[in-house]
Amino acid sequence: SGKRLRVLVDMDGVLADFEGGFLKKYRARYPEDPYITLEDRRGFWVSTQYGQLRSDLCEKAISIWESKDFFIELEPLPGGVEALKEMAKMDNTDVFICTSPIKHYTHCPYEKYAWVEKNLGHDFLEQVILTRDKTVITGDILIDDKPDILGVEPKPTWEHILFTACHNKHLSVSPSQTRLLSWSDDWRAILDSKRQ
Ligand code: DGP
Repeated sequence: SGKRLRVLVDMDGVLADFEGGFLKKYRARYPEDPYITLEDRRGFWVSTQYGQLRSDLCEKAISIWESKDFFIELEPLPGGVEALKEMAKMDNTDVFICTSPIKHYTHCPYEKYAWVEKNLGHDFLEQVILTRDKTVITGDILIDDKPDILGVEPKPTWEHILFTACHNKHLSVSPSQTRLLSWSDDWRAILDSKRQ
């Protein structure tokens, strides 16, 4: 009681459908090439798995998310926008979107802001944190689909809540690792467990 809870929420794979958007545009651009269904996705890095399928497909995969309009056109994942809006209205709760832009910066950072404005509204731009290193950002909770979140800070302040995605659902994670299966899962209980 008395203390505010700071929740950090990842964007790609948690709020925005990166995997679905990637597969749709990859198949449209390279209709003759093999692809990996969402059911068969393993590992966080899409380009790594495509490179294992056939070596030239690594750079073809990368060409998709480096293209103009890739990030802005990502569909919101079910319930994410609604959950964030509700979270932002809760008492004693501060919500930030914490997302790592790709290093090909021509379109991605701009389109991430544009996506937030389009899907969450102009006022939510105040809550956006772009960083390649999430360990230096302080918070109580980080909801993120990446299984290993590493950076220069060996002891981040946040507890990582693993958001289930096609690439991580088969992973056996440590018993101490909390998962959020989707935005239909009980995210309110996870927040409440962190408010002492
Ligand atoms: P984040 O979800 O905030 O950890 O950001 C990771 C970003 O990297 C996100 O835009 C998805 C993207 N990404 C996914 N797979 C690959 C990959 O194989 N290579 C690169 N460079 N980026 C990838």
